[in-house]
Amino acid sequence: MRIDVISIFPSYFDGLTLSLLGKAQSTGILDLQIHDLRDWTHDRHRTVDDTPYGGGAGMVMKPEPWGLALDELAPAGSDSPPTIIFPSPAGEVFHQSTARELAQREHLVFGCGRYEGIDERVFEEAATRGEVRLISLGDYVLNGGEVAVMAMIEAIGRLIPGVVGNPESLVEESHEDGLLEYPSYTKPSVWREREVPPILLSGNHGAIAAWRREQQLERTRRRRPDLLRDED
Ligand code: ABV
Repeated sequence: MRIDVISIFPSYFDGLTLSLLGKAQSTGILDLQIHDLRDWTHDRHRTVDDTPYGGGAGMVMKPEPWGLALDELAPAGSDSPPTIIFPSPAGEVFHQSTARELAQREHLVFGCGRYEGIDERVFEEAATRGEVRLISLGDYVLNGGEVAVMAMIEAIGRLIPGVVGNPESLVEESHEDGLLEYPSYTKPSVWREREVPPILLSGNHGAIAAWRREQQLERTRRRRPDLLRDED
């Protein structure tokens, strides 16, 4: 998979070269390219924002650098158009199902907005270059899209075949079956007078599976009852 990120703070993404996703990059499973939006400016101050037409607080990201970035990373008329993602608190909510869907794509382009937003015409232009998705991590506001894009890349990247060593570990996680994860324990069997649930030491694999399922259901009922009603 190829992933391009456009940001005015490219060093935010240095951490993605570590651990799991760093390995995926060195083995060639993932080609992750971070770009500085200011590299597509032409003025002395590498200006990426301007005042909003109609007035109002804050600054708006200018369309021209974004247009040149799209020309390079998502050219018109490509026969393999990318999916172009803009993190936005006004977008659809990102779920594990979203990560699963996007992990199937050959090419993702993430555009990180800052300030009060990006000139609306950029989204229209982007829609001529691929499928545009506005995606929100949740109902809160960040200073910019960078942290949201890092979270999305981590969630998507670990679902690319070959990135996580043991694919079995993916199916047992929270959200993969619509329930929260069951509790885990390791040695010692007694720690600070706290015992591991005896069923886990019983060797009865059927009983253990049933207990874990009950724990998943109970936790989900208590912490996230919305998951038992919704379908996502
Ligand atoms: C993108 N807040 S996504 C740009 N939750 C600016 C703020 C912001 C995003 C999110």
